[in-house]
Amino acid sequence: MRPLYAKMNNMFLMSEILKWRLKSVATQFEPALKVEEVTRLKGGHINSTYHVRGMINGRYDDFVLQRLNTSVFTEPGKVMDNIRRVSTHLKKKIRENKNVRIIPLEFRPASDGRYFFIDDKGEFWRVMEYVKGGFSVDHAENVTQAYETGKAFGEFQYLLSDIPGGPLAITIPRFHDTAFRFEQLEEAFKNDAAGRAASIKKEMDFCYARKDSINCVLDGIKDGSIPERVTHNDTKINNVLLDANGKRLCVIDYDTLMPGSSLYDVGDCVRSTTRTGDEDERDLDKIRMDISLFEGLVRGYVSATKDVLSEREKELLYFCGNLITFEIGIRFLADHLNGDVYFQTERENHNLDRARVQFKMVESMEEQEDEMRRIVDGLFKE
Ligand code: GN1
Ligand code: MG
Repeated sequence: MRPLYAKMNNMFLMSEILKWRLKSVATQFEPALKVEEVTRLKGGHINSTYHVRGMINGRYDDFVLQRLNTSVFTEPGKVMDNIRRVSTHLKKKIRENKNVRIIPLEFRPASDGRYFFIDDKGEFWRVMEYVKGGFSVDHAENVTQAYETGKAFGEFQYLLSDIPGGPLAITIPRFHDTAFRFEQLEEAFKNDAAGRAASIKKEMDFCYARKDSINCVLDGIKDGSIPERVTHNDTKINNVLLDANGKRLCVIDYDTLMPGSSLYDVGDCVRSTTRTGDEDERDLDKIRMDISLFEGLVRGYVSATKDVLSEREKELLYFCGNLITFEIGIRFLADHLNGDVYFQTERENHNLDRARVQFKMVESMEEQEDEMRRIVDGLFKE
């Protein structure tokens, strides 16, 4: 367990130049701010995130400063538009419904009224409120955390089901298009940009053996049995802040909000929440899918969404964890083959380690598939 904002466990040593730059960006949002402390928050694989603490007019304030990776989010204006629409709607729904526990993430405008600032190097920055009293975990430590995580993402999805103004913008095309992700892997293997293809034959065989299982959600979207909803698309357990009592407090990381399937969101939640070790654990003996955490998680999710789910969504709920874990394993493996150009890495073969953990989880879910199905079916009969 670790305190405060998700993904904020480790501090990096930071150069004085970077500190100076961060302070100067922060004052674009809070001109009166006297920065006292800036620390880097580790955990995300794409953006760079910092905790800023300082005095404004004699009072301490904390917030989160983030540099968006514009090689990944190539249309940051659209990302921010999606976020603004979702935040506004969430705030309204939460005001109207006293039973909802989660609070929305708040972004601060810069001095010119826009919700971002572009510096002289062309970097894209934004500032969020620091959620006080929250903590996050990288995988669930107990069934309550799993339940609360499922319920948080379920509530989030439910509250967004009637957002006005039509579909959100697609900011990363084909983000959860599993067939496309497989093609990207095959291409990376063929190109072998980093000269690593020969050493991952075993992992490629693993992927080919499962290639046929990956289209079920895409097929459902095509034939209309699975509706496209407003989805979060990065529903790792560490994107939920829990409060001191372990109750859900806030869903964070709105960057990949897009139209998508609810099954992707539950799937990613299963991938992270039910895993018995870290996403990049090197000792694979420590990794399996914990069935009691799975039960807690889907129970929480279904309690918030059962009135809106379609029959096909209910049918595939037991399987979506397997699907998304496989997809993300494929993405890590492809990036390893491409020479680690997408996900940030901190050690040799980091993406390969991450891919192997995902594949171990897939195997563990395959072994427990009957039990997972039984649990999900039981929930809809209650
Ligand atoms: C990335 O950077 P972070 O941790 O928010 C990735 C997700 C992956 C995740 C794997 C835009 O999210 O899709 O599931 O890593 N985000 C993007 O941990 O690709
Ligand atoms: Mg993310």
